[in-house]
Amino acid sequence: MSPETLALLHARMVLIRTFEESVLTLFSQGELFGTTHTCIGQEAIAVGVLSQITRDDIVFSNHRCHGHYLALFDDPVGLMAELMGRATGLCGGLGGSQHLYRENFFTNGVQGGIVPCAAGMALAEKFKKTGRIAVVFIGDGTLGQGVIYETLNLAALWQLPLLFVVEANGFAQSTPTALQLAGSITQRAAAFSLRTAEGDGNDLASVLTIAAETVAYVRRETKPCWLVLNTYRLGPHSKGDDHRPPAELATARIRDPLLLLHAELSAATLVAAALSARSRIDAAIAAARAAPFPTAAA
Ligand SMILES: Cc1ncc(C[n+]2csc(CCOP(=O)(O)OP(=O)(O)O)c2C)c(N)n1
Repeated sequence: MSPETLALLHARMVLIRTFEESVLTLFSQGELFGTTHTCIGQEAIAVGVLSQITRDDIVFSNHRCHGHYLALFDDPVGLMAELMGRATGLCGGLGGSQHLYRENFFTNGVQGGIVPCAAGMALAEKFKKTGRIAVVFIGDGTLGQGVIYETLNLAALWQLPLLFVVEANGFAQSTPTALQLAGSITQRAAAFSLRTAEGDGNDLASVLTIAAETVAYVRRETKPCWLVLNTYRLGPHSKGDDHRPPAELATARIRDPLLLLHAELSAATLVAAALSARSRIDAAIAAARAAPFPTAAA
């Protein structure tokens, strides 16, 4: 990766981190509605995977979708206004944190519900012979949903151009994965004869390599692939509900994906990324505060 690309991708990760930290602060101050789920600690996956697709490809995300949106669209203004329920939000302030839609990007808070939708879109693209692929992000806690396996079956049977990305962050809300999931996450898809891949979701370079390979495979072969990226959620599940032992969190922070990049970047680059992200997020918050709420007619 060239130094310019690294600086660009790092800056996008910092933007996502700063956005998410601000979201938690705004929630604690009562400025946000509904609920929210931040992706603190998982930024390398959003930026690494989505830098490998084109804007024509289709992306489905889930309840933890802010990072995916920002990685694709670099639009903190539209997203912040959406979370603050303003008419200037990317969905007019009516979608909120979990229900986003823009171009070929769709999110939904119903765990697993997006997966067959992504398969349907992949099937449509296959019929149309567009060469586009669909990418669907799910968490390891969503593997208890039966619809995942129905979709794996059809994706394999119909050879759909669909990349499943499992962000294995070790938790389903407050339940550690080890207490609720038997066997190997990767091997679950191998049972349906899908090609599988597994990698380190915190190391940007690793994510880029494995994402490039799997995206190229899905596109070239018009076949599904199951990519498992191991990571750790450094923030709370939602707005503050975190009961994990502080020692476990402290250990996990050693492998903070942003921290892992520090050795490769100059101090000036790090400072510039932090300052730019802060001023862009502050501007997004100010713009949202000044914007109107949607009218009933909207
Ligand atoms: C069908 C359904 N059941 C329950 C929930 C409540 N819920 C929201 S997130 C979550 C845990 C999801 O865990 P995982 O898939 O690992 O994603 P993560 O939150 O770790 O990113 C639960 C149970 C939901 N959104 N949808």
